[in-house]
Amino acid sequence: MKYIYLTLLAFFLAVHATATKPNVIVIMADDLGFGDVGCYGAKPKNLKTPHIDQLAKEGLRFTSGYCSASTCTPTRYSFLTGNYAFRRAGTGIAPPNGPSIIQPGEKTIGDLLKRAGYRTAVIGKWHLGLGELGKGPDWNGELKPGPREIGFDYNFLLPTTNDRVPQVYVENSRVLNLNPSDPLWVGYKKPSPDHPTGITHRHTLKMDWSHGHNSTIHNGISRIGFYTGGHSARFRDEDLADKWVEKSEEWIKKNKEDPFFLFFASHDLHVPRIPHERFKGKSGLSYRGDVIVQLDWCVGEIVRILKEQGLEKNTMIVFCSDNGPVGDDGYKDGALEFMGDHKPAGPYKGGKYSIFEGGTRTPFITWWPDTIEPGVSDEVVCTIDLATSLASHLELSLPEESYIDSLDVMGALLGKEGAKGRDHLIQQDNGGKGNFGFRKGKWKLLRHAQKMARNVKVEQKLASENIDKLTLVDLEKDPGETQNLAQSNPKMAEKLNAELQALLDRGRSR
Ligand code: NG6
Ligand code: CA
Repeated sequence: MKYIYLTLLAFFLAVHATATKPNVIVIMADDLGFGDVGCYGAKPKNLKTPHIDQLAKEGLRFTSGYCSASTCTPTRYSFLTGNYAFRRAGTGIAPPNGPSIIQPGEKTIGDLLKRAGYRTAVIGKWHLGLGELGKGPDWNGELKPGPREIGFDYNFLLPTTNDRVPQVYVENSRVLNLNPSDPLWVGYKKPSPDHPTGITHRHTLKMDWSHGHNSTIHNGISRIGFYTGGHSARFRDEDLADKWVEKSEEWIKKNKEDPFFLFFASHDLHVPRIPHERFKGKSGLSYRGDVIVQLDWCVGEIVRILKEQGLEKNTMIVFCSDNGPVGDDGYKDGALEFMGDHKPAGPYKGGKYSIFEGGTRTPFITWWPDTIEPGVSDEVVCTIDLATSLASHLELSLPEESYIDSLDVMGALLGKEGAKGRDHLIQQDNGGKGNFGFRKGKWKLLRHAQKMARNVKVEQKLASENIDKLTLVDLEKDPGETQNLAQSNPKMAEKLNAELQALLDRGRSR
């Protein structure tokens, strides 16, 4: 009898524990803009995103959901650490041979969730460097530190970006399928005079480059940086999305008995945009549209896996992006030419690399059937807040010195009645130039220390518009950030500028 009671008690505790510890899957798209999916207003008739739209229909769709930077590495850094990337040098777009930007000791969302008994994994694009400071990745040896040293039990990675060398997978601390007799070399200089590049062999390319991206050729596409060897380890760009889904399914099945946290880091829509053959031509736009369809398929697969495993009622999905959209990002893939009337940033100005709304305001959906009531929320939430918000939900204490800019917006993420999101948010570009956006309620201050951070066409266009150093906008009346009210409302401009400066000087938000 006593045994039965104990068993019942254990069962009750187990059920209770899993009920309060939802699985969490963060699906982070790459370069997906506010207006790129159906539920955020995408109009092109063949650009269909039924799975993302369904997520929004069953979950909470945010109209003021942000990532913290308008490029990849700083957004990912701050999502994982809960610290604004501008607080630390060396958090801009990571080069192919960059060391792990997050070194052991710096706390991540993975560490936090592990403390609560979660199994943790990252599958997909990493782009936060691998290896020791001052050394970088040892491509033929152990790639440490990597995700496993900073809070993740498992990783299956595209180590840098798909346009940066090398095109190999990293599983846990090693390059997958690497043959030691064909070692991998990665560098920034041409390894030999006859090494084929996007310049010398331009006529052979299956997708031509428009700027940069003219070094080593793999899969008919020239990339940023050079590499040799590792042939048995190289992937086909067409297969990446399938791989992320396959590995996620394996990992979820293996870990479903414990609460788990999966960072599903899609490489779509980052350049080179190469959809799998079955998605080619599907969107009626360019490959840029086709990889949105491919990304949407991935979202559908994740939900399918959860349902098949009976996990959907106990799993929270957060769908977001790492920065806003870009047209030509270095390859002639027809993105701009076939854009038609489609507005990737929706009603917003700017996109990737900029501090205008288009740079960081992106699709942001939370989904947790029976817990999150379907709807639309105008609360301000940001990817940087997930660490502290989940800690609050799990009643975990936070060390004073970590997750310093991550705020508890869990109530807003769950759509609880009356729950508030952030009352302010600092937006950055790739960093290093001192450009900041500062959103507070309906107001936004833009501080441009210099013109735009990066020399790409969209940005040249913006720079040629001769942006004021200090701009005040009323986002309610002017979501497109067209009118500078700094002259007519100097008090508000000064107030916001002082508040922004105080947050920068204070060194933390929490
Ligand atoms: C830029 C690349 C761009 C892209 C970006 C990083 C050139 C000319 N441009 O330097 O193609 O790779 O870096 O994008 O090389 S991100 O989304 O990962 O931040
Ligand atoms: Ca990106």
